[in-house]
Amino acid sequence: MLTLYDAPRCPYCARARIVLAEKDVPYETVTIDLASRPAWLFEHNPPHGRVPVLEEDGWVLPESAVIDEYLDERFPEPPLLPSDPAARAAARFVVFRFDDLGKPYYAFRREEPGAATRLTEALRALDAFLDGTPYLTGDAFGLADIAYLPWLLRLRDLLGFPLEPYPAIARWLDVCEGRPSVAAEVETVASLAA
Ligand SMILES: N[C@@H](CCC(=O)N[C@@H](CS)C(=O)NCC(=O)O)C(=O)O
Repeated sequence: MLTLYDAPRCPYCARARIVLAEKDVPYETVTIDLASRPAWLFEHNPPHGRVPVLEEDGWVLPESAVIDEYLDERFPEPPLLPSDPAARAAARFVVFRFDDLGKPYYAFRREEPGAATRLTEALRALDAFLDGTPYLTGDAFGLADIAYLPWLLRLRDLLGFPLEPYPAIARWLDVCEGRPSVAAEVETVASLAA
């Protein structure tokens, strides 16, 4: 049995939740209170005790991008990376560069001076990228889309950041939300806003 140490508001955890839903894998959830994390979490994922952490038969794996790749290999159907090596590398590159969006996102959340401008620039770059491809993973939905979606959903539905100026992002979000795995995350985000 798999266990996910999870927090509903955590977008990194959302990456793992979406992959598990895509794979239709049964798992247990241990919900962590981020404001009061148990001491054993720091042993599972030293030194900061961050979530998500995946556990399988006593074996423990932190880091959302690594968890997602592990799940994709452990449960190969449906595949969430392209079969072509160059296309796989391109998708991994997009995941690797996530902080180009993540850093301005968290700066904006911290209300740092100039952060809205930096976030707008990052969204423009993402929009331009999505203008040339149906999905961040390439021709099909996959790990690169899952790596970014949780932040876009939170920007739109929790922070009220308008995404209309980014038509390719809006089109991509709309298509992705048609998937039950992503629709479930939209519900989770709505429950945070309530
Ligand atoms: N690089 C980690 C980041 C995970 C992360 O930052 N999780 C947050 C919750 S969204 C956390 O546990 N924060 C607690 C802390 O940083 O002390 C990943 O991709 O899994």
